[in-house]
Amino acid sequence: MSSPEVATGYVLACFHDEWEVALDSGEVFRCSVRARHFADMDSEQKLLAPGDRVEVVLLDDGSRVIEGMLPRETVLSRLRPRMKREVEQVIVANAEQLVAVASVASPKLNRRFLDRYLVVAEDAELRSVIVFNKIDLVPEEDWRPHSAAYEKAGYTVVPTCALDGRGVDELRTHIDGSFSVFTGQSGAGKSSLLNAIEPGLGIKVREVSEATNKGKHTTSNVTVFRLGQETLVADTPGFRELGFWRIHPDDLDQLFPDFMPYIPNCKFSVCSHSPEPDCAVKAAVEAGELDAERYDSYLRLLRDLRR
Ligand SMILES: Nc1nc2c(ncn2[C@@H]2O[C@H](COP(=O)(O)OP(=O)(O)OP(=O)(O)O)[C@@H](O)[C@H]2O)c(=O)[nH]1
Ligand SMILES: [Mg+2]
Ligand SMILES: [Zn+2]
Repeated sequence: MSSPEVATGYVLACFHDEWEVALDSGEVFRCSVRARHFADMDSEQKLLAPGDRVEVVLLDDGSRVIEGMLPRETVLSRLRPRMKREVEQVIVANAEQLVAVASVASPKLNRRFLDRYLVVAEDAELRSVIVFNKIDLVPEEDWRPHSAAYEKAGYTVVPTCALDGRGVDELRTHIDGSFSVFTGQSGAGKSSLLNAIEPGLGIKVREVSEATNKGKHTTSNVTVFRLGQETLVADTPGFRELGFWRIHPDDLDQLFPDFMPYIPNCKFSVCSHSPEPDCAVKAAVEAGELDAERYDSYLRLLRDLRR
């Protein structure tokens, strides 16, 4: 008996008990997993996540099954909401870059939420690019100070309008050749931007008539798309909650890259940068060197982590 042929590919999306896989050859199909290969994993953990590299075999009856998973290079996770105990939900595996999409209006810019995403990406060791979308809706002076603050903090910010295409070519240069995960509030325009980048994708976006219907999420599943040989993107639903998965409060400051140059100058070697005297981070905020809104996000996230 000859051993079955093994091919490698990516998980594009997970459904109830089926996985959509793209083989490296380009072929796309839905298949199941051979459960015994995952027997030692926590049963409550979702076995596979979008972006996972898998090995697929062709069975004698012509069907295909996932036989194994290759080690993950990166894992972007959150706390699974509404669970009695702490359970990890892998949003996407193997992504290299987070594209944090924020709309400058409708829904209005939410910097606390944006900073939360940036922290999760930093913890997962993903690069981050920030997109300020819907620049057609408000004058530039409304959003420019915020984009300047993030640029000063060391982030790349790309202002865009998914409707008229402004900034879309620039965004494309940032995603070409790597694996990016698009995140951000529901309605920020993640799917619209992906459609603008690659017109063939045809991802469903919110109808304009539904634009004020805040409760509704248009994208419900994380889905990976391949844009040419080297470029992968994942579209995600706008998660209402992004609970931290295993981030220790003492490590939070390390996830604010703009704070890093100041931290060694704090009087106490373990400084939470809140009540302590002679704190170099607080001094930098007071001197206007560090952005006060970033510091405010830090304090709120710290409070949340200590709960
Ligand atoms: N004016 C304006 N509207 C936009 C822009 N980008 C997207 N929209 C609209 O905003 C609405 C939401 O866009 P989506 O792309 O569905 O948003 P999403 O981030 O994918 O939302 P979820 O899938 O629910 O997480 C749609 O009606 C889009 O047409 C933009 O740059 N300007
Ligand atoms: Mg969407
Ligand atoms: Zn300090």
